[in-house]
Amino acid sequence: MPDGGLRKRKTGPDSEKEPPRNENKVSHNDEPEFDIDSAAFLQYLKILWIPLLLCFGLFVYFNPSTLSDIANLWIESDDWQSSPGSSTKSFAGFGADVEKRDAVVEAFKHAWRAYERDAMGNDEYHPISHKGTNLTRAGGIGYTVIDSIDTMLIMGLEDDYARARKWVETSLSFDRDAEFNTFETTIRVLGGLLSAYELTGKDKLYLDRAIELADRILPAFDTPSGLPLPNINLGKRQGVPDKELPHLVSTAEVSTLQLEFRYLSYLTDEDVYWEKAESVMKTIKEHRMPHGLASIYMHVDTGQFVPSAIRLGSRGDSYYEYLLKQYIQTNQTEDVYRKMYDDAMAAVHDNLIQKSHYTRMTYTSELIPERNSGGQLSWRLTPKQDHLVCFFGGSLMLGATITGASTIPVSIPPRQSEFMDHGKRDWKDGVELVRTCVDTHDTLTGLSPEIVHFRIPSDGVIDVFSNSGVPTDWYIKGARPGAEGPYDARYILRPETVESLFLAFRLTGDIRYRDWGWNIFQSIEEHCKVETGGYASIMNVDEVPSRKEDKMETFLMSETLKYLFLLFEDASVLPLDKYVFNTEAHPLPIFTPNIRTGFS
Ligand code: DMJ
Repeated sequence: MPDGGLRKRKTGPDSEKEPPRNENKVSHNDEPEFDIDSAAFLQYLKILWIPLLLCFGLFVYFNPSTLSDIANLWIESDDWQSSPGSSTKSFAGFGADVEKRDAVVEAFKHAWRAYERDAMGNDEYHPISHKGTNLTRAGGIGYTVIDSIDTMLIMGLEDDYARARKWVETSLSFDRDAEFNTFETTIRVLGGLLSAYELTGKDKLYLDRAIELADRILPAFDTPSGLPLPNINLGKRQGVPDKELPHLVSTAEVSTLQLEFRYLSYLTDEDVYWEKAESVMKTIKEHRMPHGLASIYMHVDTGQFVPSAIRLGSRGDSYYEYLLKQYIQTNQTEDVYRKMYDDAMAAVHDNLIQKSHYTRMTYTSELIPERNSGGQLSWRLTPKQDHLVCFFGGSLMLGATITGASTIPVSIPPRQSEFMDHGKRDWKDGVELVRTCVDTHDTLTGLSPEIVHFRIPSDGVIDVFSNSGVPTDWYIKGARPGAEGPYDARYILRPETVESLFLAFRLTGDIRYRDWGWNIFQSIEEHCKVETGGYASIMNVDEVPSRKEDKMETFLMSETLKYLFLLFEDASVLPLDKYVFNTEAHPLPIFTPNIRTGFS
């Protein structure tokens, strides 16, 4: 919390100028006259202040959020304080922080070069055993190499890049008779190829491979609803249903292919990619639930939503992300996405965004469907937030400056007057959610867990005070001091918080976002770094020294380190009005579309 506002209020010029007051009856030319009643009243006040204070104390005891509400008022007004040209203490300017930026480049080199040494060309890397593995027995598809290429380009690592390109040219094959996840292959590999094409100034190698891959994925869309199947056999060019839930597809997975397929159509003038991706959005729009929210599963034959959790975490997250980003991608020309996004944000605000009980942290809940004995459906609010949700704070802030703004472009940082009401709402929610995600890094390692739960009064939990005596509003379910960490306690090198910090910094220039990002980076260095090379997930964010898991997720190099690099890099690199990042942090250019499908 910036304390400048608080201090200013206490020592403001008005109070300094105030003349000393005489407590007795005074008659003075310049001052209002006190009569005897006023003096008596003051005496009463003096006697009454102790019981008044006691009453207030009791009130706060039973309503613990009161103090933080008051503090929040201060904080919120401070968030609006920084306007362009105003010299606020927290405005950092947009130049590079060279030292920190270069430290991130060193981290990338530590990760990439270990992978290259031990596992070049394999889909996944295990830094402790120094091994690579592939997603299937049929051989790799460049999962890690292609996911990392644009980060090398952005960081200027020419030699590393040259070796990676060579591998794509000579060793990459998509002719694999095995099943690959349609969504993951699209966001990491197709997205990576398209971004490499853009950032190399259109090296045809990448476009050719992107076209080949997209053509192999297209059959996944051949379903009665047009929703793509979750898996694709790239060698046979055949969509494959999920084995356990053969009729279902996950909402985020089907709605997070659009930036990549649409951009490919734009580049090739082949409409088929665009049409397949857009038909998914048509189906979603047609079957949208009344409140504008989306449950995490849809029926692949009917295209309808099936009763399942509603959340901004796994299987829901990037549906909301791509509503906004599709609107941004085509230069704000497709109003249908603005409307869908605005409806969804209103519904998220009304139904999912909550305040924690003690310290009034803003967080998102999940809605879980339940049927009563009569078969009637109702929704139970569950105070669980995945780390994945942490993309959402920055996304809300970005959305506020686009669909919520009355003046475009807004100033940096934006002025209140530049927002419409829903823009103000989304900006405020976004700022607060970023803050919450940062606060969930208050662990022994300084890293945030995979899943947090927030306390609600019906928990009946009384152990809500941390060692320092401060109330804690969130906890890691199943975590016990000294015991094996539960799944929720892991940190798997995820990017979502630093992604939001990057966006928040670009939109405000507020130095605190860089400070928080730097803290997270240092924690990754301290607890996830494998000395012999690479970085590993850790099993429990509340355990020091950390126990490592032998896995380095590809999104460390494609997202986490890229967003950290960009957070400290000069803001003229990949500006937000020229590029939109796919959900795997691959930047794609914003363009005005050359195709009109009439989808509205
Ligand atoms: C990434 O693969 C993508 O960001 C995806 O949308 C969900 N999150 C993972 C990283 O956490």
